[in-house]
Amino acid sequence: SSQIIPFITFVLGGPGSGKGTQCAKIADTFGFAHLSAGDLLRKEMSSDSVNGAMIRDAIKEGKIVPSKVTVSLLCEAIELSKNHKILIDGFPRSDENRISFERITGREPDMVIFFDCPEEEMVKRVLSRNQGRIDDNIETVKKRLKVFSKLNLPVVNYYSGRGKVHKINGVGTIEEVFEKVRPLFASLSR
Ligand code: UP5
Ligand code: MG
Repeated sequence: SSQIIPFITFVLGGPGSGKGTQCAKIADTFGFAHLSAGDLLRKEMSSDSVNGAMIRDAIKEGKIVPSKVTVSLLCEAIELSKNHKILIDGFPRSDENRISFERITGREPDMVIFFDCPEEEMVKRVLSRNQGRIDDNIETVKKRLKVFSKLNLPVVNYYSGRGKVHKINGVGTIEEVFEKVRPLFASLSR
């Protein structure tokens, strides 16, 4: 069967920077499939999968789940989506994640969006979310922020060096931020 190579966008940014919110809008407006690595892991955690307890422990501590697990969930979701326009939200979170994805899929992303947001704003948003996430408490948020600076930012820097990163200021209303995101995709569908 002929396979269409998907257009892959990685959407990165700290906890609460607005990745999920903006991805939902991009998906609605431009017909992308929205694959959140965190959502896939939370779903896997709640199933009786062999990895459930391990995933729960990692998320509770703000640690990064082994690449093998996340990449396999993402590959499965890409295939199931039957969409050739893919947003990957919240992955890769480390150089190891990145290298693993690139090795297993033989692909680099076509584009990377990075939501830049001050820590105080991210903390405020996460702590007022109230959706019962086991990692939305001040102790875990502090750990997530540390992991973000230490391990996620090097991925952003790597793709910056390859000219793929669009840095978007994540401060402002949801609509204001989306108006800065829109041109990245509007120009694609021309
Ligand atoms: N909100 C959004 N935009 C706003 C705006 N402009 N103004 C005011 N409020 C705004 O937004 C967060 C909250 O803020 C929401 O209530 C929203 O309404 C509001 P959201 O869009 O959800 O932000 P997002 O960046 O998606 O925040 P999230 O908390 O999901 O980010 P994380 O990166 O921390 O979470 P994720 O689910 O990606 O990962 C969770 C954990 O899973 C990780 O810590 C890790 O342990 C594990 N994980 C891995 O191990 N590997 C992976 O590859 C992925 C995850
Ligand atoms: Mg999210």
